[in-house]
Amino acid sequence: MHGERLDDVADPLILVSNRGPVTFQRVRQRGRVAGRGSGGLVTALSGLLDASPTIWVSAAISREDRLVAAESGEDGFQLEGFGHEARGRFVVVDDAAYHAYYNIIANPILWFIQHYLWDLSNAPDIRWEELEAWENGYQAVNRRFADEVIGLLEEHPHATVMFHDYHLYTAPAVVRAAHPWAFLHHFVHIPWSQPDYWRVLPPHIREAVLEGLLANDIVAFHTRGYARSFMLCCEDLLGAAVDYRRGLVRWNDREVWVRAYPISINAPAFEALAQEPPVAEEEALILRRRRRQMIVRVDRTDLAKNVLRGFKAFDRFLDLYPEYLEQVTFVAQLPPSRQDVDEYIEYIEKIRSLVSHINTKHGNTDWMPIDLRMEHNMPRALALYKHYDVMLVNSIFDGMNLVAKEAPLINERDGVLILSENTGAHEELGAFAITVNPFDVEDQARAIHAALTMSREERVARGAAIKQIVRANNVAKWLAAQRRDINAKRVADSRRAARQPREDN
Ligand code: GDG
Repeated sequence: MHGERLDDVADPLILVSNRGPVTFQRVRQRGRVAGRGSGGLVTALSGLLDASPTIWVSAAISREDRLVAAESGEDGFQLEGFGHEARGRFVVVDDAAYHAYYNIIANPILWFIQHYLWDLSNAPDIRWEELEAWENGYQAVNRRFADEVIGLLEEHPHATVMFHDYHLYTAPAVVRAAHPWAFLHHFVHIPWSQPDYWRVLPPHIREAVLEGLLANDIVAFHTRGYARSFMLCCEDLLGAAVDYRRGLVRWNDREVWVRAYPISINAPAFEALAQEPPVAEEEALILRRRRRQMIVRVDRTDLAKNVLRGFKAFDRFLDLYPEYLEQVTFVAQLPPSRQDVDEYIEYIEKIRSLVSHINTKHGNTDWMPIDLRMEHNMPRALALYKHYDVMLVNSIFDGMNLVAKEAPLINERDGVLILSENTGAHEELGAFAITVNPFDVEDQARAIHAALTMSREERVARGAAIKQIVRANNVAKWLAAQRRDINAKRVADSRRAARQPREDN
């Protein structure tokens, strides 16, 4: 029966995310090697693994992951270096279903809707292929994840389950049907768009998304704005009863809490990472090439990051202020992303061609205005964070944007952050950044000039304020706030259950 355990510390935490904390490879002469996931998600969630025994359920990505899944069976495998009682479990899905789930539904369709990336007169077309990918890809893979969680809950009925992100919207409903009293929590790492934009999807799809999320006890976002948009969708698209002030949706005789917890970084660990030798090596290379000033951006080549308008703004800036020719270089590190999706392949081509146009227009044999590297290189990213004069984050929409927190934290040149008003980070840091509208290229060109000419005094004050906010809102605070609400919701539910007659049992 639910509601008897008010504190879940002794029970395992079941984390569920598409990508897990490790993926295995077979390397010649070394055998099986575990590579640690490098994304911000894994780093952010690692803190949870210190607090309680954890089982982390994720998709088997590599061939070796599948072998590990087959060999390890029911018990899963030990997650080395993540906390003494951390185990991993792989969900094995066939390639065609995974492709449909990941490359047809989650990454293009859901990501595009949640970042307002469609030009609706042109796209998307919801054809047989998409409908089929929804049923036999997204829904099928979500059911596979749900089955894994259902099995684990049979063993650990008091566990807290935390789902992460847009790949797993419909799994909670399947788990809820099997375990009506389970405690389910879902964190959405990306923005939530407003109801009309969701009407791009046929009713059965958008309703399954919302109903899947409403099967949780708590649905969590980075900002109050996203939480509000989600509640609007529940009201407008499902007809659910919503209490906006209390952050509460009533659905199927249950109360769902909708909350905002802005994610942050592990500031001390990040500062320590910035002092490592590989970063110093990259710094030396960067400093050898630097001109008087340096503008930096570090982003996955994602359409939501607004790379093209950033370069157009720099082009415009050089037109407006030719005295900066040869004085300032724009260093862009853009690790390629989602190269299984057509729009992302085209995006890389567009980036390369725009950069080559701008470099030809303004550059000379001695100076290349834009230094573009399309590579994964975290030590180099850290070196750039330390030495920028201007950091450009101009995302079209961005759930939080961790770069906007990491880079100012370790910057050593009193650099200025230019920040899109449509990032989650803007809620916390906007007052100390130069705010830009991501579509207004002219505004961004002027912002670059304002940043490069800002007095030292003002740069120091703004930089110090951002560092202080990032240190104070450490990721531990993000985790603690969620744990507090999980416990509070368990208490509230048990009181509610005690008040209700139990004829439904
Ligand atoms: C999603 C949401 C939300 C940079 N270069 C390399 C590299 N990085 C690191 C950065 C940063 C991370 O990758 C990127 O995080 P962001 O938050 O900026 O962006 P998304 O990847 O889109 O993340 C976002 C986040 O989830 C967390 O909830 O903030 O809004 O879109 O830590 O420093 N990492 C590696 N190689 C690099 O070259 N491995």
